[in-house]
Amino acid sequence: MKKTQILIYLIILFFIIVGCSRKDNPISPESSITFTPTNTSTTPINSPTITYTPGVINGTLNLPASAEGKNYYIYLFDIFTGFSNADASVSGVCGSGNSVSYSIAGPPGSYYLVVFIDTDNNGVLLSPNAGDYVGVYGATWPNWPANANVTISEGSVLNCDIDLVTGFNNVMGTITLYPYVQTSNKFSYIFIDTDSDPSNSNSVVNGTVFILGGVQDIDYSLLVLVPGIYYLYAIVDMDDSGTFNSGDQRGYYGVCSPCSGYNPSPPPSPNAYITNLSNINNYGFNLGIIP
Ligand SMILES: [Ca+2]
Ligand SMILES: [Ca+2]
Ligand SMILES: [Ca+2]
Repeated sequence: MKKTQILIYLIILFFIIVGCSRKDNPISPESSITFTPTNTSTTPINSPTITYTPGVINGTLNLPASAEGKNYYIYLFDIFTGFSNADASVSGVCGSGNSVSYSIAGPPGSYYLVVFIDTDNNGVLLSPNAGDYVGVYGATWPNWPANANVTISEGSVLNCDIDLVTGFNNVMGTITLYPYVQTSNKFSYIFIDTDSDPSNSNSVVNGTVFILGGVQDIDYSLLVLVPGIYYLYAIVDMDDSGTFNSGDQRGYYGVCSPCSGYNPSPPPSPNAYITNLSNINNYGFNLGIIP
């Protein structure tokens, strides 16, 4: 009889314990969801391949005079950071006559379409100089279109004729050399640039002036084809090293105004406003010694 009672107690105790343990550990909803992870940790997800059919622009360049045998350069860009950074470009050789047929392909987008012809064959860093023929679609240079006026869509074919004119220098000024060193028979390199660094490829224009002995002021003049707000600076290679280093002279337009010092440092932001190309912008500045 006692054995039977003990057995009953044990059975009751068993059910109490099982009941309690169920109450204390309810099944969380999450544990009932089967989650099968995809195998992304070891296999890289392929980025979708963007493919598009470029649009094509065909047209005629109307020249002020024949430029037979001279090179033409055509660029598409939305934001201008130097000709070498254009969104698309094409070059070719002008045939006879006053008109040249061209074709350029580009990705979908809205662009400026700019051209110049290197009539004096100097080819300096692929930027034009006074006397080269220049043009922009939708305006007669030095006028400039109000916005990026060439819109390419996938596979589109546009016709854009461009009237070119003879370019002229629209930026000029006097550079004052550092007065406390002898500067003779040196080259001064002048840059109009979208940043303050001459060693990268986004100069808009660069020019060279040879400095004879006994002068402290040198005059420069440059043609800016594309309007913008730029850095304007000059460097004199004092040690003829071909690189710009400590001891060379350097100066930026607008570092101090009115400027009586000789400061080789760049301004914090571009400050040469060359936004109206028909203006003759006169920008003088001083050079200091690169420390
Ligand atoms: Ca030229
Ligand atoms: Ca630069
Ligand atoms: Ca040097």
